[in-house]
Amino acid sequence: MYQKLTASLFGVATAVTVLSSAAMAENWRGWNIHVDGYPNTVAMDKFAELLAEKTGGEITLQMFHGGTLGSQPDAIEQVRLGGLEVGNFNLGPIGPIAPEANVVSLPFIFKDVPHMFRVLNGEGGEMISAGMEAKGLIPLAWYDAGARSFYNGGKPINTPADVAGMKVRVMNNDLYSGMIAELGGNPSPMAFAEVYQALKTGVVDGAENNWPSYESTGHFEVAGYYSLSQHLIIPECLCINADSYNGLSDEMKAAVKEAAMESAELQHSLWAEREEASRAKVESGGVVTNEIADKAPFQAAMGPVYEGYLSSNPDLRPLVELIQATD
Ligand code: GTR
Repeated sequence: MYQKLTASLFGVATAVTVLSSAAMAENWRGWNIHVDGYPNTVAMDKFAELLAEKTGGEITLQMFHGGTLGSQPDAIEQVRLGGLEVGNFNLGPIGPIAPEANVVSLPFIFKDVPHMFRVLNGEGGEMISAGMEAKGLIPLAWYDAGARSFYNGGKPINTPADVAGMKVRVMNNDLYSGMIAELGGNPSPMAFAEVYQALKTGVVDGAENNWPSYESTGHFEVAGYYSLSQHLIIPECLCINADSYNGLSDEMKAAVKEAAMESAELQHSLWAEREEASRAKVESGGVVTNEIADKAPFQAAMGPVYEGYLSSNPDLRPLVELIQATD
C-alpha cells in the first residue's frame, strides 16, 4: 500500500515537473488589422522576430494580420481579458474603455505628429499608460498613425458647411460621433472592414483616415476627394495584456520592452515612407486633394465635444491642459 502510494505520488510529481517546464515557454498570439506590407504589419512581424531572439526563444509570438481574429473593439477586449496577449491598436477604440486614453481623440488636440510624440514621451504619456493599464492593457510602445482627414465621393470639403448633411463613417467612439454631429453631418460608426462596401454602395457618403489606410483599403477608388482637415492625430500602441507582462521576470520584461521599442522605431520610419508613397499612389490614381485654407471654423465647432469630455471626466482637465500647454 505504502509503496503504491509513493509510486503514484512520484508519478504526479513527475507530471507536475513536466507541465511546469512546458509552461515556461510562452506562445503568444497577436492581432493586427492591416494588410501585408503595411508599416504596422511589418513592424509587428519584426516584434515577433525580436521577441524570440531577445528572450532566447522563451517567448514566441504568432501574428494574425488583416483583422482575421475579429474587429478592433473585439480584439481590444480579447487582449484585456487575456484571450490574446498582444495587439497593435489605435487609441480611438480604446478611448471608450480608458478615459485617459480618450484624450487623444479630442479633435485638434495635437498640433502635429511631433507634438503628439512629445506628449506621449512625457507626463501625459504616463497618465495615458496608467489609465490603460488599469483596464488591463499595457502600451509597450507607440506607433505613428499620422493625421486623419475627410474623404468622400462628391466634392472637396473646405468648410463645416460642406460636411453638413453628409453621412460620415467614424470609428466606434462617441467623441467622433459628436465631432461629425457638431459639423452638421450624420455620424455612422462602423467597423473598418465594412467601410469600402459602405462607401461603394452609398450607405455612407464619406469617411476619414490617414493616407496609408485610405490607400491600402482601396477607399480612394470609391471616394476620390481627400480634404486635408487633419482633424485627428491619434497614436497607436503595441499593447500587451497586463497580466502577461506583469507576470514576467524583470529580465524578460526588459527583453519584451526592448523588442517593442525597436519595432516602433522601424514602424516610424516605414510610416514616413508609406505616407508619401500612399499619397503619390492615390493622386496618380485620380484622387483630388485639397488643403483647407482656414481650419478655424472646424476647430471652433468642437467646443461641445471638449465640454462633453470634460464634464464626464472632470478629473482629466489637467491632462487636457497639460497637452495644450506642451510646446
Ligand atoms: C486606421 C488604423 C486602424 C483602424 C482604422 C479605422 O488608420 O490604423 O487601426 O483604427 O484606421 O479607421 O478603423
